[in-house]
Amino acid sequence: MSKDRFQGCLVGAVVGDCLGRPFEMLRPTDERLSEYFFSFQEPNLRLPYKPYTDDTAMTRCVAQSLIDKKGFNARDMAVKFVKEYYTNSKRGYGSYIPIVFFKLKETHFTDLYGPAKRLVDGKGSYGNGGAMRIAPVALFCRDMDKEEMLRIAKEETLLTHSNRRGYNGAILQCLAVHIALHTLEGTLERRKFLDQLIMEMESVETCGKEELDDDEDELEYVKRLRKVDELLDRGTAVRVLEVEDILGTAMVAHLSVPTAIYAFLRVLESTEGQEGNKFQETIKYAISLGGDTDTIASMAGSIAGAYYGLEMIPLHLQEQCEGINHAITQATKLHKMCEGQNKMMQKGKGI
Ligand code: R7I
Ligand code: MG
Ligand code: MG
Repeated sequence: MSKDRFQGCLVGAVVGDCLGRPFEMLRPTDERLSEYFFSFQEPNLRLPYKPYTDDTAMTRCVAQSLIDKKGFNARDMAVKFVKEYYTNSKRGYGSYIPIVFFKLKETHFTDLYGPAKRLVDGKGSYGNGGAMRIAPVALFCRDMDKEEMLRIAKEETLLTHSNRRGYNGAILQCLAVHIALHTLEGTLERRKFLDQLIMEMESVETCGKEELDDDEDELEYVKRLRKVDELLDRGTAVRVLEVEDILGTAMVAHLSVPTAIYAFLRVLESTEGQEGNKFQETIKYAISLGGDTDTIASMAGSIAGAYYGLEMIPLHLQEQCEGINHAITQATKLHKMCEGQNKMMQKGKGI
């Protein structure tokens, strides 16, 4: 059963990325989106295959490195990112990140964290690239101490995003996937989910205050999670433009990770279209917000997939997307590794 949720998480991320990509920086109307999703059900219609973008390309590197090295290895991770980028640089990467890859390559990976640190006049990037690729860390660390998971999430993100908003966004996304994965299906409650995230982020954001940007709130993510809660109180009366205005839909971490969490929770709580598939509705709603649609749909998709499982992800959506089988294979390996670690721990305790 839990394997289904590991697979759901990585497949969910790919589906969000592939289906969200055509709408990047656009805001499709409800009619257009309904047509788009309806077209996938038409067996005789030949649709263009939906390629994945940098979100999936980098998520695959994170998963593969954790699998190959049986843990976090900064050098291997960095090598994989760079190799992937130079194999196919046309996956829609952000504007800063190629500079990091170039420097890492040029310096033969001797200074793993330096290139990211020197970006943006030494402030580092706060793009959402750390958050968009973090899901495999939450899976790999399923049974580890939360502190260890957060340490890995931060160190992995720092390879490219050294700005506090960038790595804390990745930490928040990692926690959201982690909690979704650990919550029994049918029992996830918005308040509990958000309370847990707020509690964790309060302790995360109290550290590293010396790295605050001038316009950054000390408890940036905690405040944004409270706004998510307030918006959810208003149910489906909240309009797309308000979400964009209050939470954001940009390709920076603080204006997209809380938005993805909102999309997941809004659909979870919604009683509209009860007969609909909650996973599909999550992706559809995330795309309807416009802006950074591939990434917001991918992050919402990985949380939703970790909660609902692969079985809930319609096949006709999976069939549209590049890289589904690869995601299933990686998720299966990560799951096997977790089960193995678990058995060893139990043996050690004499259980
Ligand atoms: O974060 P990153 O990997 O980009 C991910 C996004 C996702 O939406 C992908 O789907 C892809 O489209 O890009 O790459 P970065 O280059 O580090 O950051 C992405 C963008 O965030 C940059 O191009 C900037 O527009 C913006 N950004 C910043 N803007 C102002 N000040 C990142 N950091 C800053 C900043 O410090
Ligand atoms: Mg992308
Ligand atoms: Mg994007």
